[in-house]
Amino acid sequence: MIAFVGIGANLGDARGNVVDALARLGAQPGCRLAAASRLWRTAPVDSSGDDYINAVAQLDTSLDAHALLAALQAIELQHGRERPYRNAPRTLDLDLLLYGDETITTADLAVPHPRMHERAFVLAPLLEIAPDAVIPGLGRAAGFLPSVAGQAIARLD
Ligand code: A4P
Ligand code: MG
Repeated sequence: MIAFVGIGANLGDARGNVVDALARLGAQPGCRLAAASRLWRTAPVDSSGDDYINAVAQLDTSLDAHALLAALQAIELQHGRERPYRNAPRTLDLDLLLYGDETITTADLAVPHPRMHERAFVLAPLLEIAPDAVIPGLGRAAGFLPSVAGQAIARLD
């Protein structure tokens, strides 16, 4: 299965945390890192603190969606992620954006990620590695770019 994972950090060594997360994703049993976007510096959306560093990874995985979510949460914990309140600044946030063309709605997992189409920090790195990505139920991810054009993001080299 092809899965896309959104990576975000805005506490501590945010850039280092994102780079390390990419390596850890590729090292998960049952996962291969098929592609990684560049790093993007993005202004916080519905959140506070420093600018975020964001990226998107494409995984080739034999894990089912819930097992993949558990793997993402284990990596977050390895980075000392704390959850004092919703959308708090974070050392590392890993979101399962897309899992093949599946739509999943369970108590602990919503795929596609319900807010991904409203966020330039997700769409820009996703489209870098998957220009034809489709968000199940919504259509082509590229179609949402114009509506997020006002959000400040910049690609790092
Ligand atoms: N959960 C449900 N669906 C998913 C999914 N598809 N992927 C559940 C991952 N988790 C999912 O997540 C809370 C619960 O969501 C999890 O226990 C899981 O069972 P969390 O990571 O603890 O909480 P959170 O990060 O505060 O919420 P969430 O939903 O990740 O927040 P958002 O909406 O993703 O926003 N601004 C910039 N510039 N860059 C960012 O990366 N990130 C956020 C987080 C806000 N603003 C940002 C950025
Ligand atoms: Mg999250």
